[in-house]
Amino acid sequence: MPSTPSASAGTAPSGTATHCPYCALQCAQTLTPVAGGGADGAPVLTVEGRDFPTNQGGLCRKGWTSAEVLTAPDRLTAPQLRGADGELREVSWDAALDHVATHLREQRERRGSDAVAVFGGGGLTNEKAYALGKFTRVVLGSRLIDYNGRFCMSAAATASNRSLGLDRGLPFPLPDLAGADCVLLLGSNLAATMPPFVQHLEGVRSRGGLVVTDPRGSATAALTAEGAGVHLAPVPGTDLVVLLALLHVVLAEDLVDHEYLAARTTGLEALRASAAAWWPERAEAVCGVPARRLRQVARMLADASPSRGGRGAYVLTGRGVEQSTQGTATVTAAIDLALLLGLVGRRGSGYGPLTGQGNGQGGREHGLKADQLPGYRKITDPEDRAHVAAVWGVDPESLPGPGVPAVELLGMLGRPVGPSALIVCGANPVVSAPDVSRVRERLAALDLLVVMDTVPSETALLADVLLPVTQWAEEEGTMTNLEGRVIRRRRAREAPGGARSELWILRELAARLGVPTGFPAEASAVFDELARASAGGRADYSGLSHERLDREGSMHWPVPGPDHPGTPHALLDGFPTADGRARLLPVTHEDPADPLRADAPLHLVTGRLLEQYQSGAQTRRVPSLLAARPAAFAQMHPLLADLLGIEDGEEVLLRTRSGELRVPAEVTEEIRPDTVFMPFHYPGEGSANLLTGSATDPLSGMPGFKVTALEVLPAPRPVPVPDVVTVQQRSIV
Ligand SMILES: Nc1nc2c(c(=O)[nH]1)N[C@H]1C(S)=C(S)[C@@H](COP(=O)(O)OP(=O)(O)OC[C@H]3O[C@@H](n4cnc5c(=O)[nH]c(N)nc54)[C@H](O)[C@@H]3O)O[C@H]1N2
Ligand SMILES: Nc1nc2c(c(=O)[nH]1)N[C@H]1C(S)=C(S)[C@@H](COP(=O)(O)OP(=O)(O)OC[C@H]3O[C@@H](n4cnc5c(=O)[nH]c(N)nc54)[C@H](O)[C@@H]3O)O[C@H]1N2
Ligand code: SF4
Ligand SMILES: [Mo]
Repeated sequence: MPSTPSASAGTAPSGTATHCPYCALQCAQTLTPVAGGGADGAPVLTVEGRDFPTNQGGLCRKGWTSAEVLTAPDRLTAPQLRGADGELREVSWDAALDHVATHLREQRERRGSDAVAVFGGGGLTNEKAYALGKFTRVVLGSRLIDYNGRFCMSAAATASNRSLGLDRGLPFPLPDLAGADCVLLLGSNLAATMPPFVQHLEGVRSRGGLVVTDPRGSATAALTAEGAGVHLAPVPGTDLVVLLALLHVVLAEDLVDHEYLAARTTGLEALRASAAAWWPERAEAVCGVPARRLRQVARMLADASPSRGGRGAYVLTGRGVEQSTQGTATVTAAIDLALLLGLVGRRGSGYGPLTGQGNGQGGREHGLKADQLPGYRKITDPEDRAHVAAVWGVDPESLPGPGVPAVELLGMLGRPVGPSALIVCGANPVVSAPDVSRVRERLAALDLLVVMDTVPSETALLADVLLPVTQWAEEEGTMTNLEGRVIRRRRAREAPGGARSELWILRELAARLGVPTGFPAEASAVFDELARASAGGRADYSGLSHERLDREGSMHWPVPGPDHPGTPHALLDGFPTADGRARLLPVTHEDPADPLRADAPLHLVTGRLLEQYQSGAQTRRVPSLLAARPAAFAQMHPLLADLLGIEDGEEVLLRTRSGELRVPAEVTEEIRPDTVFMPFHYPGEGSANLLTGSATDPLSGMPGFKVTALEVLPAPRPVPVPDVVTVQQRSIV
């Protein structure tokens, strides 16, 4: 069934019906022009929440203020080129594009097609993502493309593909959660990161069934208070042990769904062997969660599951457990648990990861990920290559092979065997990639850095060529939200000055590089081609068009034909694996890549604040959000603060293998005493990613953002220099 047409009608009674620019919840909004808006940075549009299944009219603070980013005082409105004196200067579009094309051609002639790399973003529309992937493979002929979604969804995607044969975020619509008796939320702080989501948890809270794992007493953990559920606060990086204990209890107490396992899965015996050694008392010694709590949660989930007469249960994962060097293994264990209880591919129960970026899902489906072609096709599969090559009108042999994951790609830049030119589109890796000192070093070693952005982000400021682009309320397109629901993004105003869509920029560059056709600048035309390229693929959009989405409302993929109603519930009829069964896979807990040491005895975890988004490039430009959360800080427990002799607000020095920085302490009881939390939204001295390391999960390439060994010291108080000088001068006199 498609969603109700009214949910995404083309125009609301007044204003333009679209969706928020930020996270994967993609809350529905109505934008209305403000008479006389835009002067001195005043909003040009008012924002109202609009009824839609995911947000039911609600928005968070970022959504309410989103129109202010459009008129940021330093909004980019003309291309800029770095001159011989090192300064960026405004130039004409022709001059900027000619410069880029000449230099890209030169690098490729000198060093081969992998001389140019591309780094995309999960905030780009499906159309922009598709065009950027096609441009990289067809025009540049480079295999080196990846995107910031690698930092976000790669562990969940890898695990879901291995176990279930499908990576669609949630394979069910969000409102389904309301009916569950138990929801296990592993490492997600959705009350801060997707506030309107909380309404979908009211049902389960009213039945006392919400379970949250987080080493902090986060806003989401607080939702379990007063009988609404259970908060488990494991040692950072040990959720896999929590899950192994839950698997152990479910198996040992025979709480599994035998009928489901026999009909729909393989691999039970190997899984049983891997969970056998993790009885709750042993797990407690590693993860710090009391054994009785582990037993309680395993039984809550089992009692909620359909085979035992419950209303239903869900297992959901967030970045807290995925951004680890054992991220894929942890998600695999979460899926194993859901499978043992017979929850996956069944109405009213399920497993899913909570996608982060607005179009993190669509970005990889349509070509931003190193190993994927549009329609979630594999770049290594001959049939997949042939299909996409035919749509692109090129020889399949001419398509490059798979590239490398983002962290590896960033590490190769400017090296003798690595790319010498990079195009960044929709990402700010100077703030958000792990070990940013190294990233800066690599960017500086490039011959050419081209950045397309709407504002002078920290990465944009390092560019040799800076191209101003249209965003969100200035463009037509589609996004694919956390439930695999394809929605329409609509233009509500003209872009300022010389800002242009990436679709136009890529067309102009392609023409200058000898490919005059195949890059339409109209989003609906790009979508139609994307739909054809995806036909028969896993993420099949072939039954969709802008026109159909406008007429019928949003739809969940796959939509394999113009009469197909979409697929709100995936996996009901079987798993898209070779034998149609889901795979129970054994898992092994390993110590983190950066274990605690005598000189680094604490856990650094990083994450988000409600008022800031990602690298902050957008939200730090909204005055009210900046005022609410102006700078970085280190959250720590009073016990740790006392040990350091620190008061709330005093500076501390944080040091890891990668680097060090000074920030004020925020002292709170809502965190484990062995753990320090830092938000990653800030640049420069306050950048949490000065401290994170570049080790990655071997299966997915996901960095270990959430687990770094840390030393904390009271920051040495600055010596009062001027006084000393005065005293010396006096004594000289
Ligand atoms: N306000 C805001 N909202 C956002 C974003 C934003 O930047 N700001 N970004 C969007 C994006 S792209 C994403 S990916 C999502 C992310 O959404 P979330 O996954 O909810 O966000 P995080 O804050 O990264 O991590 C969630 C929690 O994981 C906890 N955590 C850290 N280490 C561990 C651990 O070892 N185990 C467990 N169980 N928990 C741990 C942290 O304490 C934190 O509270 O948010 C989206 N929404
Ligand atoms: N320590 C630590 N680091 C992390 C994380 C963590 O939890 N801890 N989380 C990671 C996660 S989950 C994510 S998703 C990444 C996010 O990593 P980033 O790449 O930093 O994400 P954003 O800040 O959203 O950057 C998007 C950029 O695109 C620009 N932009 C907006 N719209 C458009 C458009 O239409 N076109 C173009 N060309 N540009 C546009 C914005 O202005 C902004 O500069 O960070 C990761 N980094
Ligand atoms: S929850 Fe996400 S999509 Fe909704 S208003 Fe906030 S940032 Fe926008
Ligand atoms: Mo993310």
